[in-house]
Amino acid sequence: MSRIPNDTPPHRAGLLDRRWFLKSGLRWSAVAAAAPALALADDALPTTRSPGQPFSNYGQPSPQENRTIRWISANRAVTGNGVSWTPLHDLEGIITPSGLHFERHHNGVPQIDASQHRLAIHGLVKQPLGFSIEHLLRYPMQSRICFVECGGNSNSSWNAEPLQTRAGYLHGLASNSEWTGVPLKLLLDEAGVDPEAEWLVLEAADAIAMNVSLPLAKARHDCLLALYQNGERLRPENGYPLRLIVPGWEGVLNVKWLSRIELAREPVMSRNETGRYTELQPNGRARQFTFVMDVKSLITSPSPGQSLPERGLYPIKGLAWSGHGRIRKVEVSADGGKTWRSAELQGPVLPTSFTRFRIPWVWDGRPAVLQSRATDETGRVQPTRAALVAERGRAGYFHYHAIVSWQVDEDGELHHVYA
Ligand SMILES: Nc1nc2c(c(=O)[nH]1)N[C@H]1C(S)=C(S)[C@@H](COP(=O)(O)O)O[C@H]1N2
Ligand SMILES: [Mo]
Repeated sequence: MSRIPNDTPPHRAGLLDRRWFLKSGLRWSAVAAAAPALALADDALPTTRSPGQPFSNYGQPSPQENRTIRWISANRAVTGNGVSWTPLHDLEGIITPSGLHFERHHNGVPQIDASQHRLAIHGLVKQPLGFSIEHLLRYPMQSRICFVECGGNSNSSWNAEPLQTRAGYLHGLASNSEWTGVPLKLLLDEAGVDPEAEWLVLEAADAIAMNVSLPLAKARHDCLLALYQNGERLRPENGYPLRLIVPGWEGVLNVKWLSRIELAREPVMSRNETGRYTELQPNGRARQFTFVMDVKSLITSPSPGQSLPERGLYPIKGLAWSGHGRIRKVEVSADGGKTWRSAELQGPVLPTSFTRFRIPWVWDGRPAVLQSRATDETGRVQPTRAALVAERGRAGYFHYHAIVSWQVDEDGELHHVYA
């Protein structure tokens, strides 16, 4: 600690300018008490001299990391209806491991025999088509790294009091994967879409035959019929053997276990686009078909449930994403929004994908409020909570994307606050 000069120049509540940091000669090793001078004698370094474990057919995380798990909250009254949350606070980089991708099931995970599964395309088309999975696997494919986020993600933040739990269990109905599959446009072109068609009605093979409507223009633009997730075939809970990926749009459109696509003039007005995933505004009108997920960010570390053991230098890191395109900028504040400093965006910075940001911060041992504020390439800026609540009213439930605040106490503990 003594090595950090008190007059640290570009000082915004301890947030350090990256170029200044590099030039200052300040070293991470000099400011972390946890990095003592290392004894370099060979016998002082830990090694294993006994033979290792045998090979395995499918790798698992280290047993020492067994607390990095999804948190499950289910509506016990309705079997299989609920969610599991990605532990964003325990992860690094931008890819969510497949086994930790969040889940939203309306009626559990169907056990589908891939060899029996079919996809039908019909309705306002010249030639109705049917596909087996085997058939689809022979089509040209594309890969795309993008997030899936539930429209209900972060909805506890509409509550009057801030919920105290881990960052991922507040905001982790969002995950980011590399999805590989057949561009939907290709199959639509083969079926020959009637000029009168403007919507797709998507239907799944799960017990509730979940269905929802998607505008044709988006379907043609960038949607994927995904067969692979992070290089391997989809996980059952994420839609095996076939799901739709609708980059940047509300999770509910990313229909899992997809079995039917009907081309239509009008949306089908299903439960999931009328009774659910729409909401009443203060002016009495309802928001419906609010497809695009707005610009958003949060600090994943330090975050509630973690603590700072001592004063000193810490990396602040987090995730930002926007359904409108790429992230252009993430600013961080350590004084509850009075002053801001731009964080470094760690590449790759991809459209409709998680983007990792970082900034070094010197904690002086006093209470602090950490926040991040993202701006996307369309110029949209993440709002304050007060501004979002004023706009949407207390009946807000979906599409919460306001600035997130973590308070650091004098003892180094963190908790969730509204600032
Ligand atoms: N067939 C089917 N598709 C579905 C759902 C579902 O319950 N059944 N849930 C939807 C919702 S609301 C969301 S947010 C995403 C979640 O995808 P994931 O479980 O792979 O994270 O899937 C969507 N697709
Ligand atoms: Mo969702």
